[in-house]
Amino acid sequence: MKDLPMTTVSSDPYPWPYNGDLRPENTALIIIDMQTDFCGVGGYVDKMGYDLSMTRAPIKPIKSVLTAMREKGYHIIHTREGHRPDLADLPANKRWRSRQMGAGIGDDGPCGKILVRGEPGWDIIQELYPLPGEPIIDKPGKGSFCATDLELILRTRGIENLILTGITTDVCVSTTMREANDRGFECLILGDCCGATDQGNHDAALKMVTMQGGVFGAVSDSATLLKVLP
Ligand code: C5J
Repeated sequence: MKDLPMTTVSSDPYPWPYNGDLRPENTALIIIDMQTDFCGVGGYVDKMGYDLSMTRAPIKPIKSVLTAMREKGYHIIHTREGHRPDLADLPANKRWRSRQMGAGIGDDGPCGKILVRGEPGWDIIQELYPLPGEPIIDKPGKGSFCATDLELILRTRGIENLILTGITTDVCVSTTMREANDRGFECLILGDCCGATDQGNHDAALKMVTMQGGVFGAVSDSATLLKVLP
């Protein structure tokens, strides 16, 4: 029997994936919440008064990874955070807290009702819009596994490795990485393909991954991945 070739991405704190088994069949690119509400003018993050340049910074690097991984036949999965139009899945405390920031979830804003499914601000930005056939996971919370069928889709397709990108690094990307790691998925986060509303939080979220030999997986960047992507 012939040995399979080993491919790893140079990353911190170990060459990823741990077993060198990086193939289009067993690996997915996950693009988290690249929605107008998180990186567009008039969206949720903008209404809260945060600097949009930080959540827009990953658009270009994600696009280059997305293009390459589409070409090579990798699984591509998108997520969107948002609530039902009747807000039946919006916890009262989440709504209350957003209103303290002047950006009440479910309230009218310049891009329609904030973080509500079907509204213009809730949808994925044009630059990274999913192609037909690429699953979109609609999630009511921060983690992409909570109250969604993401795990079922990954297991059904035989996916073991996840390459995580999107916004925000310290909230939805980090929560998803932790959920995935606990379920046994081998995770890589690309630092330049993520953005937060605070640079310190972005840096800390990446640093946390690297503790304890890679407590949630490993950290790399788009250029390093693209150099070796089989
Ligand atoms: C937040 C997200 N920050 N996508 N959502 O509420 O990170």
